[in-house]
Amino acid sequence: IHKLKGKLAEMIPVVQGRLNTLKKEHGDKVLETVKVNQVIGGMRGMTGLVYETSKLSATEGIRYRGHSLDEIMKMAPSFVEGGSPAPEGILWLLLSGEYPNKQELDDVVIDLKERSYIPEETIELIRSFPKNMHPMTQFSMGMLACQSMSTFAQHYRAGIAKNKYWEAMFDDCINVVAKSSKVAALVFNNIYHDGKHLPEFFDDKLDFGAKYAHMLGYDSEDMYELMRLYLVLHMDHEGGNVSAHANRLVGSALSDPYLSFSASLNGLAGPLHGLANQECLRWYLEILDKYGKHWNKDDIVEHVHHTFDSGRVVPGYGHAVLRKTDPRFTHQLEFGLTHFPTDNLIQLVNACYEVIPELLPKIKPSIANPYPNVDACSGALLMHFGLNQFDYYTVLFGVSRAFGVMSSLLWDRALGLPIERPGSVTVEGLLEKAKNL
Ligand code: CMX
Repeated sequence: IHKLKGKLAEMIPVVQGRLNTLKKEHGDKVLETVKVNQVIGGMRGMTGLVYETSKLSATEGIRYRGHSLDEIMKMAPSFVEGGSPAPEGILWLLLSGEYPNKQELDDVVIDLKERSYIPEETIELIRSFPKNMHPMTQFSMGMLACQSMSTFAQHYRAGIAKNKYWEAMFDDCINVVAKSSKVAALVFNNIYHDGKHLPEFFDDKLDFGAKYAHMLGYDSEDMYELMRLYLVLHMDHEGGNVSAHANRLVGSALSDPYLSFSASLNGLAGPLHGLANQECLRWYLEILDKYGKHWNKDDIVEHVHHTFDSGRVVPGYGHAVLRKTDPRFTHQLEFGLTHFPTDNLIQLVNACYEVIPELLPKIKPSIANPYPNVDACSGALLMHFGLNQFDYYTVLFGVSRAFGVMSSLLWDRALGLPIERPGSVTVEGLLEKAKNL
């Protein structure tokens, strides 16, 4: 991982130079106009952030450092030939824009393992959390409790120079990723297994994804592969989504990466963001409950109508930005159809995909995107392995998100991005301004 840091030390001045040119030569140009509705409507569609690690295309989905998920599935290094990309390799990609070679990948695997240490008092703290406290609350608090280990906070107190921020932050960012799965597994055991100790590491060669699955009690090759895929697909979704933006905002005050990541998790815990996946699984299970294992496509149509009639949305379908099937959905469905094609729930997900995109616009012509999003499949895959603790699903998402938001936070400091401080306006003030336009 020292090699990665060295690579970044070479890259950063180049990008800093570009940013300076941008500011000097184009800083006063008008980029776009802002509508009153955008000010009221959560700044939708308003370009307001520089974000290096990923960019969302309405038609192709997310690109990590310019690489589409389709390409990443084919080109990124993996532990199983032709299998899921290695999350450690995508961490390298998000930070540096390149895939690591075999030796570099192996180094990251070892490094993440070495950095995963959690102090005994933090383990005891997590064990003391009430069992009925939401897993995301426990996860966020557990990560926050690790904050006393922040090297950035120590260096800052010691008076580090501004151009050295990113170097001081590098260790924290990698450490947050490394520790996230262990804290997440401790939370799992605290809630669902009465605080039992994490399993011994029978195989210390396990990579990050396999080790996380192992700590949750799952030890098949298929589950290892699913975990790697899940981690890779949920890492990053450009800068404006709630978890990425919360991380950026808090970090812009020079709060250290533990503080920023905990804030990111608090945003991810909201039902309009990370919680949607469990809603989606519930919806599929309603169909199985109602029609049994021998459901057919007419049953799906009926249940979609019933969902609309009861004033609900069809979870897992639609998106604020995407206008095509989310490739994160496609790759998850492909995984299910390849590894367990006869699974009833996976067949149901597939049948819904054949029925719903045509049906939704007939029922609601104003729907901008009738295609499935990332949440339409993940729950069904986890259920196949018996991971049926729905409330825990967002924690998995959070572990994955650590890779993306920590990579972007490092770049925030590397580029010297300032504290965020957008202007605000009262309703009356906006009305006055608008009348005079
Ligand atoms: N089922 C029923 N109606 C839907 C719908 C769905 N899946 N998706 C959109 N609509 C409705 C909207 O509620 C809206 O109705 P009103 O005009 O009556 O308010 C209309 O269609 C137009 O909405 P839109 O412009 O297509 O979508 P938005 O950008 O407003 O909302 C989203 C996007 C994701 C909130 C919405 O599609 C939705 O609620 N989907 C279901 C929940 C879900 O899967 N969420 C996970 C999103 C994953 C992610 O963000 O990554």
